[in-house]
Amino acid sequence: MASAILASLFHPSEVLALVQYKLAPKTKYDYSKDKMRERLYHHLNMTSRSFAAVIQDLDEELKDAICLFYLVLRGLDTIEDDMTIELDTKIPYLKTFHEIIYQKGWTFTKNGPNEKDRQLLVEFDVVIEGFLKLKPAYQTIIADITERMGNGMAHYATAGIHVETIADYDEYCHYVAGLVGLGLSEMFSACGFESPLVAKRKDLSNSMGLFLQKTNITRDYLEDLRDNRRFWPKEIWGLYAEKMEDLVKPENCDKAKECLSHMVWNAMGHMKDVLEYLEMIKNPSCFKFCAIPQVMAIATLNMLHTNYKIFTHENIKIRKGETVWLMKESDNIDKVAAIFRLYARQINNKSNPLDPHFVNIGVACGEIEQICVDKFPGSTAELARLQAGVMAGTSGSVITAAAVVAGAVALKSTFA
Ligand code: D61
Ligand code: MG
Repeated sequence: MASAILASLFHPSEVLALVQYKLAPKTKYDYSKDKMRERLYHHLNMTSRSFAAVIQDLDEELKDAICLFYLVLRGLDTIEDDMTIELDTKIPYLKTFHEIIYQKGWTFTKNGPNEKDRQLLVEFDVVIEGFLKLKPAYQTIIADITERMGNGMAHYATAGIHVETIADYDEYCHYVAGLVGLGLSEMFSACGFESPLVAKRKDLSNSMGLFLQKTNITRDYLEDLRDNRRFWPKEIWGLYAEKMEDLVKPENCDKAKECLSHMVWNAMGHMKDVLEYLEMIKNPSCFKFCAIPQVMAIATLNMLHTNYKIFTHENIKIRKGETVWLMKESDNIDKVAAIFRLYARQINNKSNPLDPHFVNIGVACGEIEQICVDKFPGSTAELARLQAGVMAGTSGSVITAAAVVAGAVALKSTFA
């Protein structure tokens, strides 16, 4: 907490958000009366930093179904990601995972000792038990998406098959993330929280996943390369280097930055669809659940843009304070549109005029701005309010932050 506050010292609204978050009642979720749910939510919290929070804030009708949707696919992804499993072993598991989730008692211990979510599969019997207790309509949606994702993963795991073209890149991201968007939209419509139209808009649902996945793939260049996974399409990196790993060489620093801005621009192509999707979502708990990952993605893209560190450091992340602030602010479409405008402007301001994608990125940012002005006029006032809280680097903000910290310390000692 102290280090998170320190990192946000020049962003007083983040300090405020951190303090509010810290002081908020902690015992919000109590699963102690139900041993199975306790195990399931334990695994959710172990395997996801960001999704655990938004899933647990969903209305009861959808919470367990989406928690299990997440855990099933995280299990599948833990097999996909593990480069220590032989392909002859891996591919059949990926292709049959949609049947495995109906086999009571099934567990999996073939992950390497360093696979981060290994334990989920070691105890996967509890996920299966939970899955089988869901309403059949939710089971069907989950099994269908699992089957399609598993087959897509199997295709791209096959020896000699790589993400070559931009069309491949869109296809791979459709399998691993776009399909999640399709399944979630079906659940929202099936439970009656949202109009049947939401499930019908498969294009927009797909973009919700693609924007998140492309942001991750852009950020994870070095980590994926280290483990011999390659998701940047050759059609993009091939314009800047002979081999993808050449981008990290210091002498290719300028080309690497150009390649990065190409990847950032490509991901930004999904932002219009994301706003259009979020505009459809009426249930407040569904809205926050959908909006928070998206605003975190645009904040991440902003952090990646022109940031050479992605070629030299793994695990670069937005500040904890920024995350907590975004989670607090993302509760209606005007505020989300304002956040999109705020980050689009920051991205544009950072752009280098000598970069080949300078104009492309400028146009993409301008389009976001225009759509928000036209469709979400309330975002203008929200943006002004957000900007008043950002005022990075001014001495005023340091004093404000110091005051908030002092306030928090005082509050804490009052209640202690
Ligand atoms: C609204 C709200 C959440 C949404 C959405 C719409 C549309 C799509 C998504 C979430 C999916 C976003 C995926 C982005 C994060 N990428 C990964 O986790 C990669 O694995 C992809 C395959 C497993 C997908 C698991 C998943 C994720 C989020 C969910 C969900 C299932 C079910 C319900 C709700 C949210 C990535 O993982 C790296 C890692 O191990 O962390 C990878 O292997 O590339
Ligand atoms: Mg994966």
